[in-house]
Amino acid sequence: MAEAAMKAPMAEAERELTDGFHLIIDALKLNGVKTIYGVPGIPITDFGRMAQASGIRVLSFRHEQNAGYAASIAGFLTKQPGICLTVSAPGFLNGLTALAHATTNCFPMILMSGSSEREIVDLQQGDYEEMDQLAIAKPLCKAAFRVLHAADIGTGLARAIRAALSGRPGGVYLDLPAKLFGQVMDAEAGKKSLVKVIDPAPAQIPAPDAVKRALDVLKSAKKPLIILGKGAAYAQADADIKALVEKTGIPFLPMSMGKGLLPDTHPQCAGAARSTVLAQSDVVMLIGARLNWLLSHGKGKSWGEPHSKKFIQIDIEPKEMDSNVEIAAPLVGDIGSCVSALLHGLGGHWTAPPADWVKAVASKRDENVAKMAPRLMNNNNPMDYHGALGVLRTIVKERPDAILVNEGANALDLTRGIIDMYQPRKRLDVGTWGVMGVGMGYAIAAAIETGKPVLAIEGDSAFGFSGMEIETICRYNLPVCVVIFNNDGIYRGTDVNTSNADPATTVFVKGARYDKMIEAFGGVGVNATTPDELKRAVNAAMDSGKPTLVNAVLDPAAGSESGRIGNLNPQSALKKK
Ligand SMILES: Cc1ncc(C[n+]2csc(CCOP(=O)(O)OP(=O)(O)O)c2C)c(N)n1
Ligand SMILES: [Mg+2]
Repeated sequence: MAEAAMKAPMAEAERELTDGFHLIIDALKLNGVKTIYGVPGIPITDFGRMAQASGIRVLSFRHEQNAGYAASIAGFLTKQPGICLTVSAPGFLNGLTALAHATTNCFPMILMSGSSEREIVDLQQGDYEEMDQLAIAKPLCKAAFRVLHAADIGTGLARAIRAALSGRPGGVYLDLPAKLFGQVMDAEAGKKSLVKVIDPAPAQIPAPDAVKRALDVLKSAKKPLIILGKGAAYAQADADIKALVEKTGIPFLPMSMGKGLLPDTHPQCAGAARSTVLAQSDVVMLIGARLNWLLSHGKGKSWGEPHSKKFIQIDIEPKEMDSNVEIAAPLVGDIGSCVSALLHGLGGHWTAPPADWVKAVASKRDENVAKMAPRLMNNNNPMDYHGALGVLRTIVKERPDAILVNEGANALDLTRGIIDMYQPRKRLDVGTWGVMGVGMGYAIAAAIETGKPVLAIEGDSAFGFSGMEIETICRYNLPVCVVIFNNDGIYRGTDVNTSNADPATTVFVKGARYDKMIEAFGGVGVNATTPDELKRAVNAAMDSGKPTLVNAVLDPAAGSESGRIGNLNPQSALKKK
């Protein structure tokens, strides 16, 4: 008895132990996480070091919002949750915009944030970076969890991964209080507590009668149209989507990030005939596209009302149906399963849509493309958007596997319209919110996740939201070429304030040299004043893979207010004074 009592503490000491730090790392690795995007600090600095030492790639950013945007687009590109790691309160809040952005855009992402001591936070006793982060995150994401015990780390991460990936993907918050990292437990029990998530995004097969209904509606069409959203791109069902479009012979319209699923130069592409197909089609099949503001809510003048239309909608989220207009044939399921069921249902005998419709769409498109062509060849000095985009368009055509990141107002809308995409998931942009600031985070994650060269076309204002991350691009030596469309401001650089000496609200320093910024970090900076100079600089950057920033000097008067969405600016009912 006495002997046994003496032996017990010895055995305790010899037992192998593990801690919260290692359990989180092991749980991430068990679930295939290879990259973490974040900013270090208390309480996660050591965690980042240990994760790096364990072989996970830990990329340090200059601001959490950019790390968060990087994680969000990593989720879109890989169909695995992108991981963002932040410190408590301010770091957490900086990452939160990106988490909300991921949720809005249906990208799988997990924001893991360190947090302060629960006991002190809950009594509001003023801890270092005190904040009730879980409560704040909840309304902005799909799900939010907190792990208080090391033994629950496996479950916490498994729940986060499932929540991010299953059904409609989105952002998940995982709260990791400082004390959790240092908690110790038996290593064997710890190992057993980890969960490898099996089939995190199970196929959701559409009901056979829903497939038949969709095909019946499609068959009844005289002027059918297919709209491909970024959900279709996310699905990675590229071959089946292409087969469905080509077998049916129906004109297709890609949404911004759906571009390239089929090449924009495809004979059925109606991208350059957008207003015609929206107004004149009689049956519209939406594949992974929502009828939100980007599609004028499916009604009104741009949809040719009072002409009535029938919609078929493929979406994994049943609540999406009828959100704006009646959906005649809702097809609920994952896009891969739905498209494959439709393909199967088409069988061998599908009648192509009436030739006059297909011809009308093609000739409108050709007419619009021809109208644009001479503007793209202009060699104006100072440059305008069309001259600059003319050369960049050719560069993307010659390098179809490069990734194009794009934000701004005119810099966004004109790039979207002018630069053809040739492969799926190559165009990454501001998404559902039209948010500024995604640029450098997206560019970094795109380079890291795909290994492909990245061309980021940025308005000078848009770039400013994440501009400091060019240091990150240089530090990791990423093949990113940033082209800044520098028109001295937001929309235009020509506004004048008539009341005092302050500059107008939309203008920046005239003649700014953004190219000098990247030189501070050892990257290549080029000032380009003509389309020729721009072409040379971008080709050199894409060939060398060296971090490059090209300051493309544009005519400050070249843009228009709010780009293509000036109509959304509120107007007073009162007459202007
Ligand atoms: C986070 C966020 N803040 C502000 C805006 C409003 N906004 C829309 S476009 C834009 C910048 C447009 O200027 P620029 O990027 O230079 O493009 P340009 O039209 O001049 O080519 C701003 C500030 C936004 N969309 N998102
Ligand atoms: Mg600008």
